[in-house]
Amino acid sequence: MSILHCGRYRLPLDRPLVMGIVNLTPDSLSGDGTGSDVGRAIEHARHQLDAGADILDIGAESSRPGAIPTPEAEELRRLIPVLREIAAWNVPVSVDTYKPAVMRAALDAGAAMINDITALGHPGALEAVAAGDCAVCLMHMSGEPGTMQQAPHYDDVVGEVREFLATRVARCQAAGIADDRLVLDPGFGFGKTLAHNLALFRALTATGSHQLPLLVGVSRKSMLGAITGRPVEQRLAASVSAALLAVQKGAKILRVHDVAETRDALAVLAAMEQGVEQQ
Ligand code: YH5
Repeated sequence: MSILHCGRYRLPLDRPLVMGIVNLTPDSLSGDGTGSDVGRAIEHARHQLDAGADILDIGAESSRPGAIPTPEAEELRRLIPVLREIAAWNVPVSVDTYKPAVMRAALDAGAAMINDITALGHPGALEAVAAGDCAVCLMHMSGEPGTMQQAPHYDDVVGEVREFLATRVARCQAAGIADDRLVLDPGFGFGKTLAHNLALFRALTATGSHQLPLLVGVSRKSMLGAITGRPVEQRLAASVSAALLAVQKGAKILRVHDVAETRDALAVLAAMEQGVEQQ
């Protein structure tokens, strides 16, 4: 069984982990944006923890399609006060950022994991992570959030995503980041059409061929809207279904908005696979 080295935490990966999203952006389309109100953000983080989150993922910059970059000072202003508070709880906190200065400040404030949609692609990011003992999620994205959905193109989406992640893993290894700190993510919705997302989902097992744990983030995303025809506030059933299918395809960490519902689905899967008496 592998164990994720995540700052001062050691997370066994023998059962899927639930990463609860805590959104600090004022414009969250997913309906639970907590704005700049520190109290409400902390309340939402507490809600995610009480619902059974194994990890909290806090992000202060929107990366949904069309989003405009947030200035570094604004990202820090939203993030650090909330992070300081929730890092003091006994739960590993991941910070969703691609800016090296934000990574350093977050690690100082107690973050146990860096979740980077650019897979440590910005100058200084690799060094910021290598200097500590946090875990890092390396995600694939084609283009940038502002324009990534305009005309996504791949000759072989699965091969190209796998190749990209392999290159980033090699860079991490060369920088001295141990394998037990790495998590990979094909980046559903990040510069991908529905067909690309579905091809990646079907091939999830192959994307994880590096033997490293896979994180999947499909919660409430547009691909589920395209499949079901439902707006973002009606994608709970689709999100839970997709999360469960991802686990059956080998995902080890699920990044979700709806923690309690995802946990219930995982409990059903575990019981039906191995029997409740063994849980
Ligand atoms: C991810 O997949 N995603 S932010 C649009 C939505 C709903 C949700 C239209 N950060 C990922 O969650 N980090 C984000 O409704 C992520 N993997 C990792 N590692 C986008 C998001 C969302 C966008």
